[in-house]
Amino acid sequence: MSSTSSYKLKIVWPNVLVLFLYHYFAILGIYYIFSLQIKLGTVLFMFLLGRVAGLGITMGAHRLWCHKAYKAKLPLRIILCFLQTVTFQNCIYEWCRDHRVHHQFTDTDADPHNINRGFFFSHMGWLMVRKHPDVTKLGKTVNMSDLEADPVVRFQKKFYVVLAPVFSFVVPTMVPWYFWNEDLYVSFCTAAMFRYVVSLHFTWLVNSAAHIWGTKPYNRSIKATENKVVSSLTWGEGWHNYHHVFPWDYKAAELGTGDNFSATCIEMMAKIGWAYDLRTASPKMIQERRDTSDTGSETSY
Ligand code: ST9
Ligand code: ZN
Ligand code: ZN
Repeated sequence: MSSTSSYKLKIVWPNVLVLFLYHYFAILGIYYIFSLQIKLGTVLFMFLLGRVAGLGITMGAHRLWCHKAYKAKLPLRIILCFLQTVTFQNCIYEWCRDHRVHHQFTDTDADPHNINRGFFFSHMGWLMVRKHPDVTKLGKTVNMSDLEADPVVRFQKKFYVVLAPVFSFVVPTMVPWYFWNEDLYVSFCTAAMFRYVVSLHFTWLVNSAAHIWGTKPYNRSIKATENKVVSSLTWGEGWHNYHHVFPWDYKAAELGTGDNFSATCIEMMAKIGWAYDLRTASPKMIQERRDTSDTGSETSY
């Protein structure tokens, strides 16, 4: 619980209800999958959409827009913005604002999903309550001018309330129904709801599990950990102790290979010139950090 005595937890019941409904339909989706009432095309579509859209978070909202770990030409920014919209995890602006505040004020009341308030709060509980006043107060000190200057981010923010439900729920429901005659309700519960809920939990694990379980080779004074399981579910976003120390590294990890598909994709985009100015920590910097891992020296974001 919070350390600020005057703070009172305020539950936002509409959010609780909506999150409950997402899970209700996703569980029905699991039933349709395991009772084999789903068509193979829908399974493939659901899997591909979930995995590819995840890059909109990892390559896009996280490494490009939030941490400026590389720069991207307009076509790549448009593609990543579209994929991030499919994930329905708040618009890029709001996503990055919360995430920058998380990095700047990690493990304090001003951290939107402060791990000291427990697994459930940091995982999904924080989306069901009003934010701690410190989040909004100290959040105002975080510079967002780079995102305010990006027309792609501005466009998405302006029309997000329509774009997100259409591209995350309506289109994924219609595609299997229209192209291979999937039952409309099966399509909704699987390609829309099940895919969405799974991708939410994978993302939320970075805020919960990767702040609890794992090693801390780079900074032992913070809660963020190196978590291989989370990394394998999130295209390489589980190397979170490293990431909190070097948040501007496009690999978000010491090593960019193996399960770090986001880093591989950024490198591929760099080869065709759509990504450039990739930033990464040198082996010397990393070794120095390892040698002094008992002391806290975190870069804000
Ligand atoms: C979701 C997001 O799930 C998940 C993000 C996870 C991030 C993980 C990162 C890890 C790395 C990457 C991993 C990728 C893995 C991908 C794998 C994929 C396979 N600073 O928010 P409000 C101010 S979203 C500064 O309403 P309340 C501001 O003035 C899921 N100021 O606060 C704001 O007004 P405006 C779907 C801030 O009222 C005002 O306060 N969404 C900040 O307390 C009000 O803001 C949902 O379920 C700040 N940080 O409400 C719920 N924050 O915006 C969506 C606020 O006009 N959210 N202000 O400028 C909500 O309903 C509400 O935010 C609330 C809090 C009820 C949670
Ligand atoms: Zn973190
Ligand atoms: Zn980050």
